[in-house]
Amino acid sequence: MTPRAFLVIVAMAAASAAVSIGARRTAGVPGSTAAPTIRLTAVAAQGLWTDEEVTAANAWRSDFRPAQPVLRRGEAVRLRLESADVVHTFTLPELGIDRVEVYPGRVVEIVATPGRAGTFPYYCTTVCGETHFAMRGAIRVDDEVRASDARPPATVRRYWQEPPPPPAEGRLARGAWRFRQVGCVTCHGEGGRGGVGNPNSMNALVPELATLSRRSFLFTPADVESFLRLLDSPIPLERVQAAPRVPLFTAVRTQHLALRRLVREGRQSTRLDPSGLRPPLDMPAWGSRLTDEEVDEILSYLISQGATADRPAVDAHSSIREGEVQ
Ligand code: HEC
Ligand SMILES: [Cu+2]
Repeated sequence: MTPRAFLVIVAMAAASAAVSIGARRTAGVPGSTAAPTIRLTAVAAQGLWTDEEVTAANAWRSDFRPAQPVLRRGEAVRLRLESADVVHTFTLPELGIDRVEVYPGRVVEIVATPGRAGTFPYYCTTVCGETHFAMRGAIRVDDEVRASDARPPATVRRYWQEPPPPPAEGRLARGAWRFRQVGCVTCHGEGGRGGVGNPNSMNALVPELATLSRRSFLFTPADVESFLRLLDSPIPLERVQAAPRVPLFTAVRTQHLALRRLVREGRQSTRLDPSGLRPPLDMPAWGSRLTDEEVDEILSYLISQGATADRPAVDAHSSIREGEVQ
């Protein structure tokens, strides 16, 4: 995919001081000064980009409205990026905006012209705190912009604040909670069912994980159950030599150890089009944040999804409605 990018100006203006850092301009763009401005201010404490003005006087507020910009196809627009707190990185592949750093106290302005209509996600690609994976949104580009297009604000997705289930609910419930609480859900979708865009990656989507059981050679609910019981036992998987109740045990074990390693070490997404932008979402390395046991808890939950695929997904702790995570 060639980005239909019309990145015209990247100007960094010092908000207070007279230093201008890293200004990069393409001169002679007609009409760019007249471009309407869309404000996007990163608020890490709430895990969102807002279109409201954040100032020293109102920064304490906890109810900033998530921005839902609507742009018009073929019309230049000025994106005014700011941060209310820490360093963020703004990436909007559809407009060819690739990893623009946004420092607190400085304004970054980008003039761009959307080339086609659609809904296009933007991402923060610097790990900026526990709310990092919520720092996303989407711009909508229409052929026409009508007054009625202003959309109601989405529910704020405070995945990092969800309380753990009571211990009595067991390991799978804890895995389901952890999958959401650390942010896996923001990339792999509700219940690991996928659907999250990752432009210029293979399939243009983050892989779904709800079919992990099949990919781990566990084909029946009984296989799944036997393997989960094994994972729950005090004997480390590496040391288990044989498991008569788990068919293809050697393959299952090898696959599980590989998955565990992948989660621990992370993996960069591969570009579908080598000349295109880097996909905005990589698999993070969780090794310093999650213990092996916690990784197994999450993987166990995901594997158990396959076993219950025909029944409604177990999602007792959901505060995110279907389709809300993008
Ligand atoms: C920032 C987005 C993001 C987050 C958050 C994230 N992942 Fe991923 N994950 C990815 C991407 C992208 C890939 C595919 C990498 C590639 O191209 O190989 C991936 C791949 C995987 C895979 C391998 C899937 C396969 O089919 O090979 C597993 C398993 C996985 N992630 C588990 C997790 C778990 C568990 C968590 C939470 C602890 C998590 N991921 C959080 C983006 C993410
Ligand atoms: Cu971030």
